[in-house]
Order: sequence, then structure tokens, then C-alpha cells
Amino acid sequence: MSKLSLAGPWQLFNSAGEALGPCPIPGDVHSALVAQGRIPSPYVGTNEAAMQWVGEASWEIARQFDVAASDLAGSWAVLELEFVDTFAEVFLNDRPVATLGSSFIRHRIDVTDALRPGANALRVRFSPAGAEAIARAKKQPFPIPWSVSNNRVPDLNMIRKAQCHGGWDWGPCLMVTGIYAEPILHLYDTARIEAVQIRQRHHADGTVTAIAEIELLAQADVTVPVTVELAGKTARADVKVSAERGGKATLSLDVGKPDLWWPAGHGAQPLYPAAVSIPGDTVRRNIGFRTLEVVTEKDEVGASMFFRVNGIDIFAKGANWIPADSLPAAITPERIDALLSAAVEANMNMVRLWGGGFYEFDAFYDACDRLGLLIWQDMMFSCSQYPSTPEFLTEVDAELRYQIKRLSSRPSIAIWCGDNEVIGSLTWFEISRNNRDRYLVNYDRLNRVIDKAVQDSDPDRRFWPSSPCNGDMDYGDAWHDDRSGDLHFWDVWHSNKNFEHYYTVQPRFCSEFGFQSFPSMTGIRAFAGAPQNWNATSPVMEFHQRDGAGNSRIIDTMARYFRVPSGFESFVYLSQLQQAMAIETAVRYWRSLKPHSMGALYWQLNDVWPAVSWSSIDHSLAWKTLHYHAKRFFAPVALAARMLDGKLVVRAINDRHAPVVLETRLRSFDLQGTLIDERHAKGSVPPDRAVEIMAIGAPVAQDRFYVIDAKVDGVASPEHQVVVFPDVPKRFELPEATVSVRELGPGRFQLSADAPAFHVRAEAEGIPGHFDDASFLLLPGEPRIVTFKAEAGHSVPTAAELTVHHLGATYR
Ligand code: BMA
Repeated sequence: MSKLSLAGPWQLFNSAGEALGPCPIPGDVHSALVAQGRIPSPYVGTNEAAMQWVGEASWEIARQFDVAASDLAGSWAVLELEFVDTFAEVFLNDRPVATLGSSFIRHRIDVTDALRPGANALRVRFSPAGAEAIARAKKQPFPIPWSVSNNRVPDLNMIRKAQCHGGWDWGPCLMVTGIYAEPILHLYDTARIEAVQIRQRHHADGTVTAIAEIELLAQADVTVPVTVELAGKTARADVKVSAERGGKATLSLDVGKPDLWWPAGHGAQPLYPAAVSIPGDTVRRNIGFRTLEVVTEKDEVGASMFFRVNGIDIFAKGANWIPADSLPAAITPERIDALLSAAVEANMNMVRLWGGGFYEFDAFYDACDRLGLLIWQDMMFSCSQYPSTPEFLTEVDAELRYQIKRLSSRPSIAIWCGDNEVIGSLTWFEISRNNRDRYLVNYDRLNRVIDKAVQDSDPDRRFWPSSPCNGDMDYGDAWHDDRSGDLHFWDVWHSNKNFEHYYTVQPRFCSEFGFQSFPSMTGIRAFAGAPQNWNATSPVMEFHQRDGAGNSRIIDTMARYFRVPSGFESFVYLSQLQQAMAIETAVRYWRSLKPHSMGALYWQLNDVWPAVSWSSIDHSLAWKTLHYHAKRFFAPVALAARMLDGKLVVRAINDRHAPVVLETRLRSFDLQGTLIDERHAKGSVPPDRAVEIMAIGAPVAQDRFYVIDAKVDGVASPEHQVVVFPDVPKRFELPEATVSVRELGPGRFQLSADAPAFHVRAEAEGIPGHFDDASFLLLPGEPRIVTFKAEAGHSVPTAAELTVHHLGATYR
């Protein structure tokens, strides 16, 4: 048996058959054309508008490869293609060997008859996905509404391709095509392993039985020895595999008492390598042993919604994940790693893999397993209605069974969710509003197929019908009904409400809520070109804002909270600060309701291109202010302070498994930084709870501010400091403050101020990396030390390369 990688330089041809140059695979046609200099970067200026033809055209990629006659003799040749986007005909030595039509399944093509000893020629011809989508829509028995507000290409709901490739309210329309995973030619000895799932049974005494479920296929009827190795144990069996029906094996291993895998912040992530082998084929998995339940128990309010891992109730802290780039060729394991590591650095323990993208690359799941990020895995349906024709359901069923088997052995997968906002979208289209019965039945047919695929393929995990959803068979308004299930709470952004509006809901689990901001100046300078474009409403900047109402909302919010900034850089800084304040208001409040509320996943972690969006990390990987705040507001022990009925109420939140002792100091200062009052409180917070620790009379006033610090188990850390303005910031006469920067060593800086400086944010523009903290208070005599973490291969900035922003400086 052997395995030949077909990754590397392929050749690209246009529809006239002209050779254009190299097309690296894994990769996409757009990226190849950019690299060849035939089109400019779609991310710069308004270039995207003029390159829609690329996605509308047909393309062909081709390569040669050699196979030794000795390798070929007697072997079963299978060409494996995964992440093929989307409609493609495959030719080997000019013989058609497959016609492909879904980017969400792995294609394994028998090429035994077409393969030759010596040189072979492989060609893949892509036809435009948009045209196929329209053609399929015409064949539907009744119209199926698609996501008009997001997609610029109609009817993408007909085809199994990332729905956001047609444009979204944060992304461009680049109908990319290509092969995004390594193509492999397998030369098997008669049989192969088609699927491996490793289940776990945890016993009361802490021992675990691992159960490997293996599916085999064969070219001819055969009996093969199957071996499973895991945690130093081995199991073997001889399995009959029929050419027609394949074969199955279930092998159990008692693995003793393995070290348990925990979500980040709750323990370590030990992974035990597993290998399943037959002669000529091996499949590997990394197993993390843990129990996981989704607890939805009825209570006096409605029903709980949380994840219990190894018997501990976990407050899910995190964000929503969208594809790491609009151009698949740019999605490297390093990029995925940088984003997910930043999530963990910000004290997150869960990401929601949103249903408008794609089932992610292995590198994504590998990183989540390694870093301890639980995954809320949506199935790939989003914001549209979908067909329920037999052909569509058959195609989807195969996709789901493939993906569930592919991923189910991973400790990070926490829940299978049917879709993103598909139930809710029944009310978005006139046609489905007017004939709700038909479209609800249509919806349910698809949803049942998804449900059944989960039950059959992964009975150990919970199926959740849709996000948001009030629960099984509960089709209420999960955008507002906070009594059960997961909530998408969008009223602050989409309905233009004040941040305090987050206090009006007490979600059991909020899986989406977001607020937009501008990307970093580093990002802006790279895509917006000349300085005259550095203006929120310049044509280029508006082009990089895909939510029609977005900029007005940002500007309106700014006018409600801040004084009008005096320049664009201050505008960008304030847009990021208000985003951070919005999300922080929600998260600290909802965490303080623990265990009633048990999850806060904000929208959205990352960006697909440089744009104004809800992300906390921009496309250049720069941390926005929100990401720094997230690191503090998601800390395992945190404070939540709130003005309520003439009082300042402080609650403490403990996510640790043991009680913590909190020594809290609450100081009030006048605006010059003179101490007015100081109070202390000491108390213990039980494990996994939030309790009130202080409440003092505090009028709505504009002449003071409050600073709350906590020592946790005797240790003081700036991450526990919270600053409260008793009114909106614009009403305060902030003093003129000068912030000085002193370099203490490479990448280490001391920041100090001669008067109170709020939300002090050092930036090293153009230098990839981030600080350990930013957007904090500097009081005179209370300097802070920050450290810059440069991205691999880059150096840290000098003091001269830093710019420092703070709130009072935005309008002077
Ligand atoms: C949500 C998501 C996305 C969208 C976001 C911002 O509800 O599911 O579809 O991008 O809102 O509008």
C-alpha cells in the first residue's frame, strides 16, 4: 500500500483552455489569479466589485504525477478529494472518473481502471456554482426563500457550499472555487478504513472503556485483521468485509483511569493517541477522555441550558467563529492557531462554529482539542429556508453522516446544532409568513433528517434543533424569550437600544449578541489606500461595511456615549471602545446571574476580510479593544458592577471549582484623581456561583468615578479592576492627562499618567502581535506595566513605535 500526496503546484486553465500559470493546491482560483498578477487583491479598495466574473466563470486545474508499476500492481487505487468547492468533473488520463457536487463531503473515487503505470494526468473542471444554484431553484416544487439580506448571489440555499461565499453582512461576495485540502491517491491492498469513531464509557470508579466503531470497505470479499491501539492497550479482531456491503467492527478497550480532558480554564487537555489499522491502512485520532452532558432541566423560570463536563457545570465563555478568511488558500493552520490561541488567551472555553460557513479543516478541530475549546457545532444551514426534496435530503444526509463520523471522536465537540437561525427565518420572508404551514413542514423535513443523522451516527451527543431555539419542540421567539434554550439577543445592535438594554434579559445561554466596530488602523491603512479615504463615510470605508445600517448605528451610539471625536483615529478608537463596553455590559451582567445564566458567546471572534464588523480580532489579527476587555471580563474570577436604583452594586463571579476569598476595595475619586471615599469588603464566593459583595449609595453624577479592585485569595491583579462612570462618559469633564511610556526591556513598557486617563490603549501599528492588556485606567501614582507579544517571526516594538490613546484625548 502507498499513499501519494497530490498537493503542490497544479496548472490553471480558463474556459477557453488557455494555460494561465500555477494554481497551488490546496488552494483556490481567486488566490492563484492574485498570485499570478491577473487580478488585484479583492481586499484592497473596491476591487471586489470588479472581480465577480471570476466566480461566474468555469475553470480547470490539472497536474501530472507518476506511479511506479510495482506500486500499482494488484492495488485498489482510490483518489481522495475533500473540500472540493463545489461542482467539478474529474478526469484521469482523459477518462471521466467522477462528477462532484457538494463541498461538504469527502469524495473517494475508485480510479483503479483509469490509473496507469508511469505518468498520469489528472484534471478537475469546475463549473460556476451560482448558475447551478439558480438552475436547481427553478426545479423546486415551490419557491424556497434565500438569505436576500446577506447573499448577493441568489439561491445559494440550493447547493452545499459555504453560504457566506455569496456575501454576508460582514463579508465580500467571492464565489471561490478550488480544492482546499490535500488530494491523496491511495493504493490500498483490497480493503480500506472508511470511518472510525471512538466512544467512551466512564464508570463510577473512574475507569473508562473506549469503544472503537470501525467501518471498512473492500474491493473484493475479504477478511481483514483490525487492530486498535489506545492508551497502551491493544484490541484485535478479524472482520469480514464484503465488496458490496462493506464491514463493521466494534472493539472495546479498558483503558484504566485516564487523565481527564477539561475545557480551558478548568484543567488540562491530555490527549491519548489512538491508531486503528488494517493491513495497508491506518486512521489516527487523538482522544480526550471526558464526560459531557447538555443539561436542560425544567425549573421555575423555564429550563436550564448548560454544559456539564466531568460533573462540573461549565459557564460557556466565548465567541462565534466564522471562516478564517474569504480566500481558502489563506486559511493556514498557523492562522487558525493564532485566532484560537487568542480566544483561549482571552479566557474563552467555547467557540460556536456558525452554520453559514463550512465544517472546518482538521487544523481547527486539532487546535480546539489541544487548547480546550469546546465547540458548539452548527450544521451548515443559515438564515434561509432550504429544500426538502428527496434529492436534497439524500445529499444532506450523506454529508451529515460523513461529518459526524469524521468529528465525533473529538473531545471538543460539545453539541450538534441543526442550523443557524433557520427556524427564525420563517418569519423573515413574505412567502413563508403567508404560508407558514407549508414552510414549517418543509423545515421540519430537513430538520428531522439532521436529527436522525445525529441520533444514528453519534447517539452519545445531544442534538439541538437550531440556534437560537427554546428547546425541543419549542418554536417560540428565541430572539427575546429568555426563559429556556439559547438566545440570539440582537436588540442592542439591530434595534439601536442602549447598552443597559442587556439588563432586560436574563438568558439561560446567549449564543449570539454583538456590536460592530472599525478594524485597527493597521488594517485600515492596508485596504483603504490614501489618507483622504480614512474617513468613516468615504466610499472605500463604506464599501468595507456590509451591514447597511452599520455606520449610522456606530455614529449614533458614539453621539449617545461620547463627545464627538476630533479625528479619524480617535473615531476608530471610540468605535472599538463602545463595542467593548456594549459586550462587557452584557457579559458581566449575565455571568453575575450564574447559575441561572450559563453561557455567553458573543458575535463574532474573527473576520473573513478587512472590514467594519462585530469581530474582536480584525483580519490583520490585531486585537480590537473588545478582545482586551474579553480577557478581563471572561477571567475565571470576575467582578460585575452596575448602577441600580441609586446604588452601585458589585457582584463577584467564581468559575473555579473551589471557593475563593475576595478582598474588595471600592474607591471613589473626583475627576482630578483625588480620593473621595474608600470602602472594603471581604467575603468568600462559593465554587461556580456569583454573589453580591457590596452595594453603596451612588447617585447618577458627573463629578466622580468608581474604581473597584479585588484581591483573589490574597493576590492582587489588574485583571480584576473595574471602573464605573455613574453616567454616560460624554458628560464628564475629563482632565487633560499626559501618558508617558518608559521602555523597561524588549517589549516591556511602563505606562503612567499625570492625571486620570481612562481606557488607555497602547498600540504598535503595523507590528504584528498584541499586548497582555489594554484599555485600562491610569491613576497618577498607579502606573501599569504592559508586555507586547509579537507574532512568530516578528520583533517587538520600541517605545518610539507606540501610539497611546485614551478617552480624554479623543476630543482635544
Ligand atoms: C447573526 C448571525 C449572522 C450575522 C449576524 C450579524 O444572527 O447569525 O447571520 O452575520 O447576526 O447580523
